[in-house]
Amino acid sequence: MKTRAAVAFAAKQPLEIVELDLEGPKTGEVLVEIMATGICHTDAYTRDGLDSEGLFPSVLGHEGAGIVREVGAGVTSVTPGDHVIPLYTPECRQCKMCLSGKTNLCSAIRETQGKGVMPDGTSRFSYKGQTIHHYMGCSTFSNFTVLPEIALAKIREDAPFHTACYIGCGVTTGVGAVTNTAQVKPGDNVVVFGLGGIGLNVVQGARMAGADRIVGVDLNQDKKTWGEHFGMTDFINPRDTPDVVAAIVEMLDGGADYSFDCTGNTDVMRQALECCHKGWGTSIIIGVAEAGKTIETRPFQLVTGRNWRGTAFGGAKGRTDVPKIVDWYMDGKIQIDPMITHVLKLDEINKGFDLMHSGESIRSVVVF
Ligand code: NAD
Ligand code: AHE
Ligand code: ZN
Repeated sequence: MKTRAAVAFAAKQPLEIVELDLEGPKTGEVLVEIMATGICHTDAYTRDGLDSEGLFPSVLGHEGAGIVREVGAGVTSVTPGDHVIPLYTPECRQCKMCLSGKTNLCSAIRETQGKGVMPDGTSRFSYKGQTIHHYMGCSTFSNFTVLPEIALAKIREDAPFHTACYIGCGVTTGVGAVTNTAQVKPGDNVVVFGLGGIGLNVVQGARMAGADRIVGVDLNQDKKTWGEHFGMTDFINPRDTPDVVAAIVEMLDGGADYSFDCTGNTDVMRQALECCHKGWGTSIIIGVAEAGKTIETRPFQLVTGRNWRGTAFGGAKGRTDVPKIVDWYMDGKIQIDPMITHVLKLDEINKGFDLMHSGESIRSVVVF
């Protein structure tokens, strides 16, 4: 079949809207009509050639929602007509990682996913006979895409696609980092570096968990109002506060119980660790850093009881947890609608990247 898609033909170039050839689903695979997709900073980072795993040409996008249109042989967990959210962190429930009960990092298809192909080693997308790679196993910047069955969370049908798609990455990553990874408890003090599409979801997750002080740090002064809307109690703009670490340690009587990096900047990651309370403070890295970047701190920071951790997809087990997060949204426990600041057509997708880089958007969503 044919599908309209935004293709990244080369690094640092705008996406091009073209009609691709798409092969149907093979054994264990599912054809999904994508109804809406968010644009996450990770898509921008890959488009800009900063991902060490980045492949071109490819169909980017990993924050979608859609409808199952066809299933391949052996598929049992979804049927045509089901509403689904694609999962870049699948959940096979059979691999060592899934069975460990210690992580959401399912290993069933990670290797082929990183090579931009389906588990059988081939791509379903092509353009004028040339192979086009899949991305993060999702490729939601295409009106139709093919995914393995284990990479689909079935969701309730009354959830609107243009908001529910955000649960495919940003919402689950931010809220899950607080509830699954950090397991913030009532009364804890939390610091969030970067109040964008992920950081604001950390803020609302911290409020839901009953955190006491929720301090937001961002270079963009407009983010103060945004953070306050979702539960932030204090705001620091590093442009006005030269020593951010000292300011936080002073403000929180020794430092944060939990801090979260949602910037992808490795210097900020260091600040996030060093603003943690001596003896127990834990810093969680969410941000994805450019290829080649490394984190640094004095080992003494860890010797004296601070902890450095990271999280992918908020520690969520997609097929199990994503339908529950959709319920939280539909039941009003978490907010999504105000964060969808721009709804675009596929032809306007590059504008979504511009809005992100200029700091004007929280989330841009493309509807098909
Ligand atoms: P975004 O562009 O919406 O937000 C980034 C925010 O950080 C902006 O508000 C920006 O002003 C702020 N910022 C940038 N530099 C800063 C600095 N030096 N100090 C303070 N604030 C600064 O991006 P996003 O979609 O929220 O993504 C944030 C990061 O999280 C990215 O690196 C993305 O790749 C990563 N991410 C990781 C996961 C995961 O599973 N670990 C999932 C999604 C996104
Ligand atoms: N491919 C990159 C790393 C990118 C990365 O860390 N991705 C996150 C999700 S970001 C979503 O917006 C992730 O899930 N990581 C775990 C994994 O297995 O990829 C690199 O540096 O090579
Ligand atoms: Zn993402």
